[in-house]
Amino acid sequence: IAAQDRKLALWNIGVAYIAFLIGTLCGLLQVFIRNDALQLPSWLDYYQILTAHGVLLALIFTTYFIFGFFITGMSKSLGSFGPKVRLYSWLGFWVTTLGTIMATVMIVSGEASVLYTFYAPLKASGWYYVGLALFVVGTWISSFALVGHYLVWRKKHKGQLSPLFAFMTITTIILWIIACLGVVATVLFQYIPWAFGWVDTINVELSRSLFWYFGHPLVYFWLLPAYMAWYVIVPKLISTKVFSDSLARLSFVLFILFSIPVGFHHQLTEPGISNFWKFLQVVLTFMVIIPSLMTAFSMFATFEISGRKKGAKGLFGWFTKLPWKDVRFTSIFVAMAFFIPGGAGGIINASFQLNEIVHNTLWIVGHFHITVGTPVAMTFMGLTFWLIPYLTGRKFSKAMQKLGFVQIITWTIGMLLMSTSQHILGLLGAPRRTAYSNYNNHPSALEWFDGILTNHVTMAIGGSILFLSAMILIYIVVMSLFLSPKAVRAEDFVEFPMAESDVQNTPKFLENWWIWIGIAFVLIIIAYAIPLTGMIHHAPPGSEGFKTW
Ligand code: HAS
Repeated sequence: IAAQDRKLALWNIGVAYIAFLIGTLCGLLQVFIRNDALQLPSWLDYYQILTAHGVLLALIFTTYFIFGFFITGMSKSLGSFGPKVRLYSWLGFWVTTLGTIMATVMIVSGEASVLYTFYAPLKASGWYYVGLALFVVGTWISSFALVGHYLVWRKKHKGQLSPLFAFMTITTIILWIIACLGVVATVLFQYIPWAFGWVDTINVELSRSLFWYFGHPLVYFWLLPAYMAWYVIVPKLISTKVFSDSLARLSFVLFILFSIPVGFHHQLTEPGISNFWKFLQVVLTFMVIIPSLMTAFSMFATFEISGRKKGAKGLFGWFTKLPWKDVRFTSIFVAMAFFIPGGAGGIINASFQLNEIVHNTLWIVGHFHITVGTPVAMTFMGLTFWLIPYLTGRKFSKAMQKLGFVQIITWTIGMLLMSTSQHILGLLGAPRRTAYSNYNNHPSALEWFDGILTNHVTMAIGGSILFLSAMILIYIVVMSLFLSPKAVRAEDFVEFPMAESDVQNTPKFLENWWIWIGIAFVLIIIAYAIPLTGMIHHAPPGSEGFKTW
């Protein structure tokens, strides 16, 4: 791809890894504080570090990495960017970065210890919300730049389906833009006026609902780029094609439809929403599981086809034919394997009654470490191994490949230890988002932490192994960015592994975006219009019910 597009992608990936470095350090501090092994200086507290950890890893690292990946793949599959697309992509990058810096400064200075789910009644400095708003606007500018690039391509290729990578990028961007409408509304019209003191009260239930309207599809904004790697990159790494182009496109389109009208499954214990609407959104949540099951089916089919081509026999013979020595593949395979319990945990969370047991416990923390923290993060790691060398034109040596294995093995062990103990502790009742010192008033609560897997030492060992793994990754990133020798011989150049996808049998309507955006809005209106109107009507800002906040 063109040198200017490489630069754009590299800046995005560079910021992603700066956030990753600081975010993982905060994670390490956290497990030690919980273990009571660390006393923080007076200007730092548990919630400040917890907020930095969540925001830097879950929001900043992911978003920048995703845009770096999109820019590279869109330039590769649709051709180099034109000057306008490039200009808007840079503008988007800088606005996002300005927002990131503002929000991070507020967190570090202790003015925004409101956690990454920053909803009311917790309140931060108004500048934190301004930073978040800029962050979202910046991503929209970058998104529209990519959409513009796609539209130019479509104009030139009338009647053709776009390459799978581009189709999936546009799906993810549509999902992101519709999802952000909720958070933009609440930040602009509720949080900013409230935090700057222009109004005295905030409608808490409405703000939480608008937050979760955004918060749930946010997790698919992280997941879909990982799925893109599974659908488009993995088949190439195992020497085969995409299993079914239409299945892949349909599963992505289903995410546009079902990932948004489901936010109430994060609010099943909140009293301000009637059971009918909660139940409706629980049913829609079960619909959004379907495209993930389709993805699992498609992956197994891809592995089997590749294995059979290489002579595999029997039901599971294909397993032995996978390229286990290729760290780009193995990391993603392990990431997928983690999503089996990760997804099952999600189904448990979404089950109305079972949610009563796990909500607001450490179980949820375990859940998201084996969804975003491993399937997504480890897929991004698997991409990093070739993406940065591809963009810088540097070598990815055998020694680095070995180091890559050490990195993913340590990440796997660390996550297994940490997330298993978090799940078990959660079932025993240990709350999330609670500083360890708060338990001291309730000595019997400490009995939770007496088990072999459930003691805080296990969690701290897991956390330390993870930090070690993160530092190895940072070393690989720095080497690939600046220090590894430049590739000279043709065989030293790292390629972008993009698999072929047959479109002959793919129905054209799958790329008619208006159908999907239209149905998505109908579902959103069905799921949200009446309950949100009720929240506004029954508890307007300033009413008695909300003065207490
Ligand atoms: Fe979740 C809470 C429900 C998926 C992230 N989730 C969270 C939070 C985060 C998060 C961050 O209904 C916490 C938010 C907070 O701070 O309060 N989640 C679900 C459901 C799914 C789901 C139904 N979550 C995700 C993904 C995330 C993520 C993906 C990040 C990327 N989640 C919930 C609910 C809550 C929740 C409730 C609120 C709980 C509460 O009370 O607070 C589904 O999308 C999951 C479907 C997935 C599957 C798995 C398919 C498996 C595949 C792998 C195939 C493997 C292969 C490898 C091929 C059904 C595709 C083979 C290998 C071998 C070794 C055999």
